[in-house]
Amino acid sequence: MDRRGKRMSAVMGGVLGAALLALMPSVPAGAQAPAPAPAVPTVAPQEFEKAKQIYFDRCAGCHGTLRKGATGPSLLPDKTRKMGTETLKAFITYGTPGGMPNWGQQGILTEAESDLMARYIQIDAPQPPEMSLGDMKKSWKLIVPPAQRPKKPEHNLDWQNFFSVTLRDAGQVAIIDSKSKEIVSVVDTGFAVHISRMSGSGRYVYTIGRDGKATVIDLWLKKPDKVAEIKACADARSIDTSKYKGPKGNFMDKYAIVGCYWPPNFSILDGETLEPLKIVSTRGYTVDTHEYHPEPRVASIVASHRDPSWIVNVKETGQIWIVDYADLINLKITQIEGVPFLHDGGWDATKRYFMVAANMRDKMVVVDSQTKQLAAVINVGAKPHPGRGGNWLDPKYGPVNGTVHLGEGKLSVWGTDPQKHPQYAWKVVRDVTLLGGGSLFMKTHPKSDWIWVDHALNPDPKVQRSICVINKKTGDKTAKCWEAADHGRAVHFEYNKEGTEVWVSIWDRKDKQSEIVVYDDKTLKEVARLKDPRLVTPTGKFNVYNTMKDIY
Ligand code: DHE
Repeated sequence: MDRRGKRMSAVMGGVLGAALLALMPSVPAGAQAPAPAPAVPTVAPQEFEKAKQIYFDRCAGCHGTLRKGATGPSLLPDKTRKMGTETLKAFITYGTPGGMPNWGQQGILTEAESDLMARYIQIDAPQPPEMSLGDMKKSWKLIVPPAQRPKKPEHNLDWQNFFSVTLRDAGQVAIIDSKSKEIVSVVDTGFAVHISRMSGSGRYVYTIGRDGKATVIDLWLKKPDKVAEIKACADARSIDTSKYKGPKGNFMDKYAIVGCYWPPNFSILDGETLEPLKIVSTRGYTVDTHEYHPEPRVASIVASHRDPSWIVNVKETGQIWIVDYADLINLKITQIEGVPFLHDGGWDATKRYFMVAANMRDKMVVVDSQTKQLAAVINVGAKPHPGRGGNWLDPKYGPVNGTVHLGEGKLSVWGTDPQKHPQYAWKVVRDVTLLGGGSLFMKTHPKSDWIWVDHALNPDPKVQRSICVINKKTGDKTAKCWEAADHGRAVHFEYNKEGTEVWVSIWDRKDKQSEIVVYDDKTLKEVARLKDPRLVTPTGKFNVYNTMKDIY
């Protein structure tokens, strides 16, 4: 601004200031003047893009794109400005026992980056753009059209026993052969693939990147590789396929569904080509206070084996939608009132009941996919996080399922058989003590005697890498635990097709060698330790057969 400009502005400021002062009510004698509004810190334009990216990569998943809160608390500026830069920086650096990661201590954010993020969350959140079917189509790549794909497997490997392993920070998945434990193929996917799900036939693996890129991998190719990809949204966590085959039609491999965090919607795609067919918004009203929510994100999705339908969990509104995909033009959606902040879940052994964690409300919500109704709400421990859970027969209580918790060290177990064991159905019948909170996943197999649990987000490094097993037959109150490695975090379990071996990831930093440890499920002895340099930050592992059939 030149000198004249500055003088003008000072004059205008003076005039406007005097006019505003005249309009303001004067403070009555004896009353206290209101506290001045907290100052808004500055974020320079060149810092803004960096902060936006860090927020997307590290914060949006728990606090929401618009920062209204979900698994983590709301970070709206009226709250964060009161906390101030130094307090926010301490949270970002050291985390909290409630599950906020210690980004600074872990070396993931530098001190300058923590300071930048502490300032960034005090300014208004930018709203990312919406996406149309046309926008999605621009990124759609049909790499191998269905007609050019093999009619039978081009290799002799047991492809139903492959594992699809997320290589989180490499933006890849590794396809690993269960028998030889060799990497058969490494496929470029979206960034930080969250989950892999299999088509009804098992031939195709579908992955979803955190960046919303969906990829379909054909396991029958000589070297399994992607045959189509599309960026379905800007931020996503879930994908599944149509698995129903029966009197209502054959929908095996026909559709895929992607659940998005941003824009808040789900989209239905052609199963073989990923051509986008339909987008359905999830914006709406919360089940409890009936307030409009601008960003109800899609959390877990599961495909029914009994009906042509998907169960779609809408996180912030707490609604569980049963989407009947038999007729996409006249789409039928049953909206069930659950509990807000829905997250992850899975089927009971009969695949009739679906159980999902409302983790910020310490509850599991059960829907009956047959009657399409809410079946129960179960009070469990602090911040349940079951993954897809696990089903087994308890010697006393019959068929049961359970969850581990982010907020406390215990496995909670409840009955799942309202027909033959109604007195235990949807009631917690056992609690087993674990090493501490921060558990993310549990897993079992119908042939196993054990339930395996991790503590991947516990703040203590020794506990982070420790895993425990609980004996199903004795219904122990305590677990048998050990450190699975001397570094990294032990996270997520998966069985081989036979149910004889359990794989666990040792998830270390991108610049360190991570591992996958394989245990014999009978003896609990280690049988292999996979240390291939291509195993960069392995997290989720999905056996083709078990994922296709929902065996857990
Ligand atoms: Fe996950 C499942 C969301 C952090 C690894 N995670 C899920 C599902 C959701 C979800 C909605 C269920 C998908 C389904 O079944 O359709 N996860 C989120 C988040 O919002 C959160 C809290 C923060 C974020 O920004 O993403 C989050 N998740 C993580 C991690 O930090 C993990 C450990 C490593 C990573 O990749 O980021 C992680 N999440 C997983 C895995 C599953 C998963 C391995 C699948 C479990 C299964 O067996 O099905």
